[in-house]
Amino acid sequence: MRIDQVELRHISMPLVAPFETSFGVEVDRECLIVAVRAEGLTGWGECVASANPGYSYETVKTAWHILADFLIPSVLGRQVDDVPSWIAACSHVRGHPMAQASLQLAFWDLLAQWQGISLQRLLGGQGDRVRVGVSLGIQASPQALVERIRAYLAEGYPRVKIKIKPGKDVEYARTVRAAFPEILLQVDANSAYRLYDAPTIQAMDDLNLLLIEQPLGYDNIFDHAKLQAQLRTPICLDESIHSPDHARWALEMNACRIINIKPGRVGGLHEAVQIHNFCRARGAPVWCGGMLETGIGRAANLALASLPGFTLPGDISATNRYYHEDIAEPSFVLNADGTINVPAGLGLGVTVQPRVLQKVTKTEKTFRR
Ligand code: OSB
Ligand code: MG
Repeated sequence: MRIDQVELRHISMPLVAPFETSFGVEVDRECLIVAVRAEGLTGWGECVASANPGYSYETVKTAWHILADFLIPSVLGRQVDDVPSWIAACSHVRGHPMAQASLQLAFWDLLAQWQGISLQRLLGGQGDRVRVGVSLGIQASPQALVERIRAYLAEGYPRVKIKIKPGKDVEYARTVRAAFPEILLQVDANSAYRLYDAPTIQAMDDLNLLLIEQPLGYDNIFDHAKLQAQLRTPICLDESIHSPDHARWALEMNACRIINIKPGRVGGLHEAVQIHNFCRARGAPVWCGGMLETGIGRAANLALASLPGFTLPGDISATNRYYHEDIAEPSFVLNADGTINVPAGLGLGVTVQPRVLQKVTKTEKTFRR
C-alpha cells in the first residue's frame, strides 16, 4: 500500500459526567484522531494522550508535534505492506508511545480492510463478545460512590473499578465492599502513593479485591516489587508499563502479578499483542485498560481484548457511559451477560460520522505526499 494522505485532528468531546482521578478531573475528553488514506481506503486511529500531562508526559500537543513533524513525514508516500515495515519506518522516534500507537492503529485498520477481514481476525482474536467492567471516578463521599455503583450494577456491569487517592481510599473501598460483599471489585490509585504509604495499601488487603492498580510511581517498577512482597492482593501495573520489556521486567521482578494493557501506553497494537503473548506464556492474567476512548479506540480495544490471554474484564464500557454522541457508529451497548460485542465488519468495523467529527474538531491539518 502506498500512503497517499494523512489527516490529523484535535477533538474535544463532552463527557456525560466529569471523571476524577488522583491526577485531576476531566470534563471534556480531548484527543487526536488520525485518518490514513491509501489505495482508496481510509484507516482510522485515535491518540489517547490527554490535554494535561497527568497520566503520561504525552499531551495532545506533544502528540501533534511528534505526529506532524516526525511520524507522518516518515510514512507519507511510502510503500508499506505489513506492520513490521510500518514500525521500522517509525522507529527513529524515541518514546511518545501514544503518538506512535495512534498512527499504527490507523495502519492496522487499513491493513485489515485491504485484506478484507476484521481487525479482530488480523490480531488473532476469537469469539463474538468480551467481558467488560466499569471504571468510576472519585466521588464526593463513600455513600455517593455506593449509589453510582448500584446504578451500574443494575445496568449489568459484572466488575467495578474505583479510583482512589490519599484520603479517599480505605474508607471508600471498605464502604463499597460492605455494601456489595460479592462483586468483582478493584481499585486504581494512578500512582498516588509512595512506598512509605504501604500501611494504607495493606489496609485494603482483606477486602477480597481482584487487584490493586498502579499504587506507586509511574516510573517506579522497583518499589512495586517491595510493596507486592507485603501484600496478598495482586498488584496490577498500568502507568509503569511502556513497552514489552517493561512487562517482562515487572513480572521477573515480581513487581506485579497482572498487567493492564493499553495499546496507546505501550506504543501500539503490535506491542500490546507482544505483551499479551509474553504474559500468557507465563500464566500472568492481562486485561484491556481504557482511556475514555471514542468509538474508534473502543473498537480497537474490543478486538484486542478478544485475544485468549485477556482473562479479566476490560475497562471497556458502553458508549453511553462516556458520551451522549460518539464520532463513530454504531455505539457499543452492554449485553445482558456483562459483555460487549466485538465488531465483526471490515477493519475496525465502525463508521466514522463526518458530521459529528466536524462538530467536535478544534484543529485539523491534512498532509499530502
Ligand atoms: O488509569 O485506567 C486508568 C481513564 C483515563 C486515564 C487513566 C485511566 C482511566 C480509566 C478509565 O480508568 C477507563 C475507561 O476508559 O473506562
Ligand atoms: Mg489505571
